Amino acid sequence: MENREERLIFAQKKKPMLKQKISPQEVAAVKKIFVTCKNVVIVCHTSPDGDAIGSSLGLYEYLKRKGKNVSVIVPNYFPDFLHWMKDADKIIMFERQKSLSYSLLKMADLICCLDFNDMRRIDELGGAIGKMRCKRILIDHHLDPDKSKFDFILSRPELSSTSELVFRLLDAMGEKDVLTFAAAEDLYAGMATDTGFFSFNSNDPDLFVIISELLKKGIDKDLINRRIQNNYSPDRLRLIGYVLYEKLEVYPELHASLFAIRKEELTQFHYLKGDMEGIVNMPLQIKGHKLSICLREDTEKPLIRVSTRSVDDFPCNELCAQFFNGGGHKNAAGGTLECSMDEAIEITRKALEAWSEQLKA
Ligand SMILES: [Mn+2]
Repeated sequence: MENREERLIFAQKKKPMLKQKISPQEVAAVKKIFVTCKNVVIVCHTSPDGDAIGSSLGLYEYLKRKGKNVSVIVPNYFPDFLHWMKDADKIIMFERQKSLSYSLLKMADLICCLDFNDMRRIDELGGAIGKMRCKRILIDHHLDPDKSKFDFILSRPELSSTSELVFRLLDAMGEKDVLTFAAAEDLYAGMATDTGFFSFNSNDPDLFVIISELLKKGIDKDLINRRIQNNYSPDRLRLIGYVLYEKLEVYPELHASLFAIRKEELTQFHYLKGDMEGIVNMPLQIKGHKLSICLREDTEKPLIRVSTRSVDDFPCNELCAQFFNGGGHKNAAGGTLECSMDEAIEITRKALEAWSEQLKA
């Protein structure tokens, strides 16, 4: 016979409920905003990634089902490996469709800003949104949102992704069942890409309860993983080979590495936007490695793009704020430098030197 304590534990286990991370007041505020709006524009950050597009299209699906007129506007190009998502072809690219974007923004009574925390992160589109008179809300998981620009902010930096936050919001609103199959696919893709397919930032057990809910909607996560991960050209694979064989500078005593890739080298591999995606993670496969830095010369503007990745407690965001005019998350951050590649490499070596105590430990 089981004792009372065992029965209790069993009873608790049978209750599949997410810990509530969104307060009743916040739920009520969002509900009120969603009920009263009619024309909604959803925007996400520049150079959108899987989480930006996934959370935007996930929320778009939901609001459409609630009978709203919804559009998604992104600042610029988003990668080909996300184009399989339902209605990805309806996404409006601000850079190329400015007059359409402005007319939708002018008509909107609600603008939902997803997966960024500051209007400056979305360049000219941010300026356009700043001028609109309608309500603006932010749903995001980046640190320190700019509070002055929004009527309502739902910010949860501790969460894996904005897609997770969108799911939690709908769950807290009691609207989980309204989620469509396509929305489930979108939100899964966002959570998967922001956690490196659940290899970092993903120890919250709730995350897997959410995935389980999405799987119940019928999504094929293996297929989604393949659509995202196995979508590259032979050139991209050869570029990876080149970077790792020819370009990687390893500092064994610092448990760190850096590689710098110039425009001419990218051209040699018929570079397309997105081809460098994720390569910065690879040096972290070296035993004991703590930090990986990638410097890439932009193919359009005269600047160097910096990406950094770390493990455990090494703060990439602080490193990037200090040396690369940037910021981000603790284990993944970036920035830009307006200088030559040689100067950028010098700055990076100084940054490594400055952080050598933490890196050596
Ligand atoms: Mn994100």
